Amino acid sequence: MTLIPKSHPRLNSLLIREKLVKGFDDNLVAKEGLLAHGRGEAFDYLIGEKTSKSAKEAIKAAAFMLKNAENSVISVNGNFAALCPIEIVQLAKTTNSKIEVNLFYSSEKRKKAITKILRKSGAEEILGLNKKSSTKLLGIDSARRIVDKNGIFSADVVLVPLEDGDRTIALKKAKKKIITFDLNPLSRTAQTANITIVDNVTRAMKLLVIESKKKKRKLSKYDNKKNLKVSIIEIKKNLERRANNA
Ligand code: PTJ
Repeated sequence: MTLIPKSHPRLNSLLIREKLVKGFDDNLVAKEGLLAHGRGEAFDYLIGEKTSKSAKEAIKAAAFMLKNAENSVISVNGNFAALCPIEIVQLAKTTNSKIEVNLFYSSEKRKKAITKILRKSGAEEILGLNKKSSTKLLGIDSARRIVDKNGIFSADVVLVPLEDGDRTIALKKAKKKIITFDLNPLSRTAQTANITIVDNVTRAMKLLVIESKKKKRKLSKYDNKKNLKVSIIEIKKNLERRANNA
């Protein structure tokens, strides 16, 4: 690990980057995952590297949706496993969700490494490894079409973080409700999901775990399209403020 001075103005962002690089060295993260992270960093910079009001609204809605689901599944890819393995397990426990490893750039080596870190973080059952219980989702060309019959295939709610647009669209067509984390509010996934949390997954997962531990009252109406528009206005205001102070 590189020594980053504690006084660095973007310390958190650099620490997250180090986690990703370590995840790559440990075979969790795909090469392309590093590029995806770079794109995320750029958006996080625009957001101001803190959780916005609109993201907090989306987090409340996501906790409510997960807690009220019949069969919710947390889909895990390389970046997600490298950045928040402990929170993945905590969220699965508090919302009674299943964990399924589902990769775009799939390989047995990466699946094994991801499973290992999830188990080390306390996960018991991990789906997506057993070929006997796997099946195919229609409308997806990548390895992500291979899903577990008892997991993503039969889920009513799926949490798909740092996602490519095709799978989100296919999962929506399969009548599933989709929750996503995406720092880019304009991505196809962000625009297609039922609930988009426009925040760094490292901050948002911690808040989602806390929110899902709270006793649930009925949630006031949540509109994802409206919330995404608010998140874009928040970015614009943040940029204007910084430009005025420059
Ligand atoms: O592990 P695999 O094989 O399943 O591959 C996973 C990646 C991430 C490579 C794959 O899903 C992919 O290519 O994703 P995309 O299409 O690059 O989309 C990733 C989205 O996540 C982009 O819109 C990024 O802005 C966003 N993003 C990146 N890092 C973060 C993030 N959003 C929230 N928190 C982050 N830390």
